[in-house]
Amino acid sequence: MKKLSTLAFTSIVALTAGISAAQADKLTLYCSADDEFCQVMARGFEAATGIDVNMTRKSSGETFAQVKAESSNPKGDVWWGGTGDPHLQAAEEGLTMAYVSPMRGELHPWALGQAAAANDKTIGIYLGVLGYGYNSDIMAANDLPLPTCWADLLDPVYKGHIQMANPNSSGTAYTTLATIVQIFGEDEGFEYMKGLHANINQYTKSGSAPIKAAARGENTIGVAFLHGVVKQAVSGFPVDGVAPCEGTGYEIGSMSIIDGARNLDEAKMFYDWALSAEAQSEAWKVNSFQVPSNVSAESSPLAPDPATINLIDYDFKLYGSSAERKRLLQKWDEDVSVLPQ
Ligand code: S7P
Repeated sequence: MKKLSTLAFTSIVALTAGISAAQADKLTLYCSADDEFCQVMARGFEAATGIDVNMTRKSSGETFAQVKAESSNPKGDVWWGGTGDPHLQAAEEGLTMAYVSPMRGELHPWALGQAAAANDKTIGIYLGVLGYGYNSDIMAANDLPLPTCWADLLDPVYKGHIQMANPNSSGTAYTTLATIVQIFGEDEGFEYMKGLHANINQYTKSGSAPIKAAARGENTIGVAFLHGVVKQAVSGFPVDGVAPCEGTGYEIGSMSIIDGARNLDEAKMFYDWALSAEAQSEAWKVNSFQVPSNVSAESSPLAPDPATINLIDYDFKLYGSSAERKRLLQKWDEDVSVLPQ
């Protein structure tokens, strides 16, 4: 039955793309989610279609930079995963192309909103809520108070105990910067980032590294997506997640077809397949607990429920715009990252 539905799906998609599955052969996929999730998508598409996938995993900001650097001679076909803001910036800069998938009718409104914000040059594939997590054993061993708000992280008792990623390379960290600016306003928000900087032990390249380090006892508090904290907890590590009391931001993880894709038919096939309930239902089986964008996709009861969390009205259009993202990153580089710790 499963084989039949996969076959039927493949034929429909192949017809839509104007090719037969037999002609299709390869796809170059740039992936910005966790490696396990990227592997599930690459191998799942190969199994469903017989098309070979050459997948490279890099953080969101890094992938954006790569797509931009390659724009005169594109090497990738699809950019799947990672936070939505750099996908929106890529759309605005003409690095990705418009595509209206026949799978759209199966998606949550927030996934379609992402497409609308980019003139169909990107689309939402999952939603994840930002927050932070801590290693409860290390907190107890150091007699540290348990934080519940963003503001709590400025307490000097946490000096050297907090890790976040660099917002230039990491979509998670850029979402953090944009969230703090939206909650506190720009001036107070940058004062917040300076105060946080004083407590940071390391800026990592990847957004998931700080909570992974906390899980393994190499760090105490990691700024992270809450689904990333759950991933460590279900793996048996002593971590707890915090949805900050002031409210918090979120990501609409996105997917885009790269402008000038060499394997455009295969790229469209992947795009349609990646929006299916069948493909998205695989995520939680590798402990990826984001909310899937297909309304019929299965998700885990352990996944953080955005409806129970105080979410800000994140302005994706503004914070995903090329000028704003460049401006905020430059300001963070010049005003925050250079300060002594
Ligand atoms: O797959 C987990 C996840 O948290 O990773 C993505 C993240 O942006 C990639 O890491 P960077 O912060 O290093 O860019 C998220 O989109 C996704 O939910």
